[in-house]
Amino acid sequence: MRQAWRWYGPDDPVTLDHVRQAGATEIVSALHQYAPGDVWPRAAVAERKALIESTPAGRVPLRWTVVESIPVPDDVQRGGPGAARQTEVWIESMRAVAAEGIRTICYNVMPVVDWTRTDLDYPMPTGATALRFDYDRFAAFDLYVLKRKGAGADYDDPTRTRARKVAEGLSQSEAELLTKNISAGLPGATTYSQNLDAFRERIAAYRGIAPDEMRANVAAFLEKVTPVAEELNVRLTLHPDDPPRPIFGLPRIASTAADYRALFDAVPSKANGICFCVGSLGSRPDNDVVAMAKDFSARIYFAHLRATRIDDKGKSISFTESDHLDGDVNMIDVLRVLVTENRKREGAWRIPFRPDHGHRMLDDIEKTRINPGYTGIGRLKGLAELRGALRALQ
Ligand code: DNO
Repeated sequence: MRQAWRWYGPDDPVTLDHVRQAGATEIVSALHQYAPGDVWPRAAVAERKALIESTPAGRVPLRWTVVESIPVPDDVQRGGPGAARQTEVWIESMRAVAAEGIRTICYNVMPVVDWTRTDLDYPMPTGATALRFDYDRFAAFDLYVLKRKGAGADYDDPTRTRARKVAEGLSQSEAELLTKNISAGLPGATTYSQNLDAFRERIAAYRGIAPDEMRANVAAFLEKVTPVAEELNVRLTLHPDDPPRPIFGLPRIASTAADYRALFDAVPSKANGICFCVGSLGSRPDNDVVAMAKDFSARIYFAHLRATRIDDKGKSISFTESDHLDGDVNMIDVLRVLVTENRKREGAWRIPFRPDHGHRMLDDIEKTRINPGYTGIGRLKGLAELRGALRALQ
């Protein structure tokens, strides 16, 4: 399998030399300077590519092979008036990317919030810190900070009671931190930084849109996009919802095997693929992640390898990110499926994966500037463990 690494561009505190030292040879990147709905000019793609691929003398060459992500604007997801135009814009960006030789594009359809955590430095027993999604803290934010209209109906009584207790115990600065973590966008999130009013408005824009309606909107998007992707020899990979369930009453349509099956049935093009994110899919106990890997193996064009542990032995909605081989899902079983699939693939279509997230540990604990989840050392450790497991399986 192809070892890749997410790099946020010239401002990423993790440098391209760090990537080389971690042992990855391919880069996953995006032009984060463009807002959802902006066209990516080919020149800007070429510029980023040159930055990645102009190898200093004597250094290991790196290649930019995966774009993660080209954002899918709201109007496409909610079927708003700009949907047709925004789809054209997305296709134009895809053309720019393909023209520069990049064949794999990751995207997601998580409205408003993209991936979400409540805690970005949750203390681990080792002294490292981890990303965590705490359902009670999330509910406290939704009910008592955001005060979303109708939110009460989305939680059961015990959750509402626990959430109230959390909310009562939050100091002003803790409430602000929680707000920032949830609503301001995590690294790579294809969303906008937003204040609470703007956030409420964007959520309200999806009011009344049922999951099936959004599914139809996304299928319509894929019907337009995949023929061009095929022509360009590009593969699209839909990242799962993270966490894989509805939040803020928003529709989520990429959380389960049935969700993916519906989209693959609606648009069978081989360009319609999945970004197999073990951590996202695995943070929902009723997802059989190994079975999903087997079922969808032919459509896995990119993999995010990370792990989570769900609280209360899998009986909760809260979860914490664990070491890469130490989550609830048996990572070795997943790797075995990927390795088997990978053997069937021709060179350029062998599966790229990246070690997704890592604990904040060693020197990264002291640093003032890090991208949560995307520290150098935690991911280096993850990649090393995964590489060892893969070598043994291969
Ligand atoms: C989090 C990520 C997300 C994901 C995008 C995919 O670490 O996996 O940023 O890449 O949502 O479009």
